[in-house]
Parts: sequence; structure tokens; C-alpha cells
Amino acid sequence: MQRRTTLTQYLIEQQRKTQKLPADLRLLIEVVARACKVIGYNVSKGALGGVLGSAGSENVQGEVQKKLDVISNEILLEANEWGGNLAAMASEELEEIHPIPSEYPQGEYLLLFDPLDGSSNIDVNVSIGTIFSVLRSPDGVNTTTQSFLQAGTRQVAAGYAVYGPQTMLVLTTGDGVNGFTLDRELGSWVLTQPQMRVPEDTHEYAINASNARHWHPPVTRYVNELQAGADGARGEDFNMRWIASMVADVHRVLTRGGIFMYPADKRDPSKPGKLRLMYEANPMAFLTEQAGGAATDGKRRIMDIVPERLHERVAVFLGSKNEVERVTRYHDEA
Ligand code: AHM
Ligand code: MG
Repeated sequence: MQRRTTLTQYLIEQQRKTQKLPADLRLLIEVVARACKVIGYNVSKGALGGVLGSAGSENVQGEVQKKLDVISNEILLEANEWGGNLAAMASEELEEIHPIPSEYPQGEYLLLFDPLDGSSNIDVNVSIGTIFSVLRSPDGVNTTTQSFLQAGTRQVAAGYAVYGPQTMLVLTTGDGVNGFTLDRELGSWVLTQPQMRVPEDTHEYAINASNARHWHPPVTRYVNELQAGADGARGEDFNMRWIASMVADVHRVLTRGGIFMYPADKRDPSKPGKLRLMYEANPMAFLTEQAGGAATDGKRRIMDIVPERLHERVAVFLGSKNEVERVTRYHDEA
């Protein structure tokens, strides 16, 4: 029988091989992975579990919270509070950071997450996911919001779970990107996509084209060229996909290449893009770079940006290196 590597085995081997994966970080990743299993189980129940629809509340960004947004947030908080590996958590669904309650031991890590990404797809049975990022706290028991405001290059682990036709966990600890599929019978994550790579070139792009009239000129220039296909400057055809769940769109990019874009636009200069830097863009940028791709905000490498606020937004261009470099160059030339 072919040997199957589970997430636990992979992490232990990684700990032995690189010496860069401390035991408490390994345990923290396992707890997050376990929480994702529970979220995936709730997602799969849908209307039968009474989990669809709105929760009747708004989050800090003024977005209507779905019941599953709230449930997923609670699952992640509860699962991670007592393990002793964390100093604090931060979530898309919480305005302030969530310190570890004093009855539990404190650890040295900070966990950030978007508990359920792709909220608009929850009720229509389209892939959604959980995104997470792990940093080290420089301040131990005195952790504050300021402790979280570190550039993405400081991440020690990042990943996502995608709840789609299969439930998958895609993870980096800074030594490449590995994909695990949930074996529902055994309840374990099995390594199925080792060392995922993003090809440098692609013929596929992802952007919400309904915003085209609001784009800045470099984005319009780039997308117009893609749309002109073989008849235009590029001399070849490009295909478009937009799932509207970042997790699912980025999973496609990590699987077969592509460029994913959520640009800033002319509507609101105070809003540089829609996606959140610390728990959406940074973890996805870390994964993409680890898989050989690139990630910028049009001007800067995303992981070099030092955040000023926990819920800061950023423009995102990520995926196949040559396309990300091209659209970034168009911003330089503008
Ligand atoms: P969410 O975290 O509230 O779900 O919002 C983020 C999502 C991303 O998953 C996705 O790429 C984007 O919003 C889709 O936006 P739009 O509805 O503008 O296409
Ligand atoms: Mg999100």
C-alpha cells in the first residue's frame, strides 16, 4: 500500500528536517487545522444545519455578517484560546485584538484570520474558505495591537482551508507550499499536493470586471491588452475566471497558474483596495511567493508593507511572476 503522509507526520518531519519549525508552532498549526475541519463540517451542513443566511449584525468593516462568519470566528477563537501557544488573536470579524484569557497559559505567537472568506458565496453553495497568518509577538504578555503591526515578511506560517468539492488545507512554514486533502472517513489531512508551484507564465486572469469603469489607467491598460488577446499587443489569447472567493481564486492560481487582481480604484481614495492586508493579502502573498509567484500592490511587494492599522486594506496583484511584474511595471510607467 502506498504510504500516506498526514499533516501531523509532515509537520513532525519538517520539525526534524529544518529545525525551523518549533514544537509550539507545529501544535498551533495543528489546532488551526482542526478548527478548519470543524468549520468545514458546519459549512457542509448548509440549510440542514440552519447555518445559512445573515446573523443580523455587522462587523468592524460595516459588512453584514453571515451566520457562518460568526460561527467560524467562534470556532477559531475557542479552539486556539487554551492551547498555550498564542499571545493574542486578530480576526476580520473583531474590531479589537483578542488577548488570551488569563486562565490559560500564554505563548509567543500571534494568530490572524479571516474565519470565512467569500461571504457572498456562502448561501449559493460556491467554494469559500478560511485564511490565516502567524506572526511572533515581540511583546510577550504585554501584547497590544501594535505588536501585530509587522510586515508580511515576518510571518512564520500562513495558509488557508478551502471548503469546495474537496476540503483542502494549503500551508507554508517558509519551506515551500504543500496541499492536504481532508480524508473525511479518517478525519485526517493527507498530503496530496506536495511542493505546489505557480508557473511563471499564464493565460488566465481573475478580476471583478464590473468595476472596470472605476479602475486606474495602469489596470485598464493591462486588462485591455489581455482582453484584446491574439488581436492586440500581447498576440495571444487570455481566459478569465472570477469566483469572488479569494481563497478559491488563489487556490486556482496556486494549482495551475494565473494572475489574481483586486486593485484600488477611483471611487474612494481613502480605501486602497478591498482586501485586508494582514489576514488576506499577506498570507496569500507568502504562499504565492513560496510557490515561486509574486505579489504586489501595484507598486510595492505586499510582504514589505508595514501595516499602520489592524484592518488596513491593500490593492492585490498576485500569481504568475511574469504577469505580476508586467502589471507592476505598468504602474511604474503611469
Ligand atoms: P469577505 O472577506 O467579506 O468575504 O470579502 C473578501 C472577498 C474575497 O474573497 C473576494 O476576492 C472578494 O471579496 C470579492 O469581491 P467582489 O464581491 O467585489 O467581487
Ligand atoms: Mg475575506
